[in-house]
Amino acid sequence: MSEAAPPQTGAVPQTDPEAAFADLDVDAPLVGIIMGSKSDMPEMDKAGEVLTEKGIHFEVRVMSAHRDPETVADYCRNARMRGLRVIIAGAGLSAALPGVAAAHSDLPVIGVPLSSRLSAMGGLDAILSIVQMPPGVPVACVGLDNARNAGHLAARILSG
Ligand code: RP5
Repeated sequence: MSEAAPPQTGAVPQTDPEAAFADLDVDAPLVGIIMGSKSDMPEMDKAGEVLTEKGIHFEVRVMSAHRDPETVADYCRNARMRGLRVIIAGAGLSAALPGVAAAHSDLPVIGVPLSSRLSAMGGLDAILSIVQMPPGVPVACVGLDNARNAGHLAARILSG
């Protein structure tokens, strides 16, 4: 005859803390840096440099709101679920990328207006494209070609 199971004591099972946290990816990126073209990379790298200095993990992707609209939509819709907490989006000319990111995600979006060889009025085209968002779809905008400030602002958002 088999022994009866011991009575339940109501004690909370002890878990191994290391095992409990084994599934958490501490290196998962918190900031997504996206940009409309590879040609934006030299400036946008500076946002990453600031985040690196501050020990904040980030990822970098090139995707254009106009040339790769489905990619941008998918990336931004999945951003929060993937663990991202801030999106930094840089673009020049008719700089739709930050606004489109904010349309597809409720994460804070920081826009970086960039100048390029085709810029109108020295980059004012990109500034206005990023700043002039309709009510309810906010994008924070740093200065022209000032991706470093986007990195600093992302860090402040994450520390808040
Ligand atoms: C924008 O057009 C990009 O963000 C870039 O700043 C500008 C020029 O892009 P490329 O022609 O260099 O790819 O969409």
